[in-house]
Amino acid sequence: MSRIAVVPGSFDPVTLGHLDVIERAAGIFDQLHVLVVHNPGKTALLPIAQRVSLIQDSIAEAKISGDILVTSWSVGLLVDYCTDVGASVLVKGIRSQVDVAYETPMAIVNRDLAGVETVFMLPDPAHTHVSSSLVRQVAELGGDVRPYVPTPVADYLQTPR
Ligand code: COD
Repeated sequence: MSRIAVVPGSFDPVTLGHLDVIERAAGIFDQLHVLVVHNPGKTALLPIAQRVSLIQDSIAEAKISGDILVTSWSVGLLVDYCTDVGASVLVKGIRSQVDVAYETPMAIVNRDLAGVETVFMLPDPAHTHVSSSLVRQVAELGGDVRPYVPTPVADYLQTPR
């Protein structure tokens, strides 16, 4: 049986931390769906379609291999998407105890709702201080985001428009 996992996130924008988790998960599961989800609790910087495109470009540039689909989801529960595509696992990156505290109740509810298990993945410690909100702030104030994001994201954020 092929094992499908979903890596969900706002990815606004995708960072080197996210990409590290995606690469590790792609090495474990038969198929990976990287799912861009609107988080109503956050003010968005990039349109959803742009986030999808930057993730695709970043995966290609990093030469991450595996059966990886990048798409978005805006209707209903995250586990509804999992059920629709036959995914039994959600993968969440964990940077600190703060992430564990935030993710644990969601993991239990997602298992209650649909039997979808959550795997907590530890990234390379080099990326544990990185977040999309930090990147948005540095970019908005004109700083260099290259240490925190894949090259396609840095190029996009630093192109005047
Ligand atoms: N290193 C490793 N992991 C990281 C890093 C990093 N540097 N930065 C972020 N992550 C992890 C986060 O911990 C998270 O697991 C994931 O990557 C995504 O992070 P973000 O910031 O892009 O996305 P979020 O935190 O806004 O999450 C959006 C979700 C939609 C995934 C989340 O809100 C969610 O799971 N919602 C569930 C909606 C639902 O169905 N609710 C009802 C039942 S719970």
